[in-house]
Formats: sequence, structure tokens, C-alpha cells
Amino acid sequence: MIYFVTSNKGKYAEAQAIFGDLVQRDIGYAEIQADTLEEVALYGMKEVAARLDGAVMLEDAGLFVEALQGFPGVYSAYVQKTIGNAGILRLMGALENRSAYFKSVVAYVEPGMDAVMFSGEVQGQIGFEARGKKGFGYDPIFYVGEVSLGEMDLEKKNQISHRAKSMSALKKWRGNR
Ligand code: ITT
Repeated sequence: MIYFVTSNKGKYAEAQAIFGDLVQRDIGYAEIQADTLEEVALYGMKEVAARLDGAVMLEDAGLFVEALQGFPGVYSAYVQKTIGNAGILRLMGALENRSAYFKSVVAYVEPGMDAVMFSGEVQGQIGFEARGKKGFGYDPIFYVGEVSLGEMDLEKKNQISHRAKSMSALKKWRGNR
């Protein structure tokens, strides 16, 4: 059994489908202002590992838009809460370069060991409109091919997503020990 510290039910559902034995703990932790998801995840893990006894993981994710020089990146949660998907579509306007990627960094620790981290990315395009009600966050405006992540079932998203990649890498690492 692993504690997954997250406030995000969508993340939890996707991770649970991969691991099968996760327990969601919505206990909150400080997300520092840093340049990389790795720094945010590692710093958060220091706090969380001190508060929970057992195997613990947390994940920091972000959307990186090429034409916006990687924005919202490490600020993705704040931007989603403030301007949201409509705001990103407005910022993009009619820009031709719609390339973007999601990145997920998962940090994992057990008592007596240093934290390990695994990352995953999925390349896609910011659409011209939001489509679909599945998933969460930026899913409706992030397209892989003709389909937005908001239109994909969890199973389909888990075949290609940044999170599926980072978490499968962690799962494999645990299995190989
Ligand atoms: P926790 O930190 O509590 O785990 P959070 O939702 O704040 O939950 P992040 O900081 O990792 O998670 O996520 C940054 C933002 O990016 C947030 O607004 C998410 O909704 C969004 N996001 C993360 N993964 C996503 C995904 O797979 N699809 C769409 N949006 C995603």
C-alpha cells in the first residue's frame, strides 16, 4: 500500500488504475516557487515524508506551451485556477504553433531511503476550442492527434499520458527491487 498525497481526484483515479493499491491522502504541502517540477516535488516530499509513516508518493505536473516559452509550466495550478482553459485559449489566439507538452514528475519515498523521482511527458497541441468533459484541468484543450484528452476515457488517457509514463516507471522500479 502506498499513500498518494494529492488534492486532485482525477490524478488519484489515473494513478490508482496503474498501481491498484493507493490510498489518497489530501493533507496538503507547500509548493515552492521554483523553476522545475522536480524541485517542487522533492521539496514537497521532504515535508510529506516527515508527516506520514510508510511508502509515500506525490506528483507535480505541468503544461508547457512552446509558443508561450513553456508557460504555464510550474505555474500550471495557479493559472488553471485563475485564467483557466479559456484564458490559455485567449493567450494563444490564432497562433499557428500550438505545440505543447504535459510533464509529470512523481516522487516516492519509503522510511529509511532517499526519495526517488520518475518523469513522463506527452506531446500534443493546444486546440482552438475546448472539447470533452472527461479528465480534468487542461485536458479539454490538449489534443493528441484529432482528439482532446477531455474526450478520452481514463483507460485511453492512461495509454499515452505523462502521468502514466512517470507512474509506470515508478511501478517498474518498485517491482525490480
Ligand atoms: P496536487 O498538487 O494536490 O497533487 P494539483 O491539481 O494542484 O494537485 P499539480 O500542481 O500537479 O496538481 O497540477 C498543476 C495543474 O496542472 C493543475 O491545475 C492540474 O489540474 C493540471 N494538470 C495536471 N495534470 C493534468 C492532466 O493530466 N490533465 C490536465 N491537466 C492537468
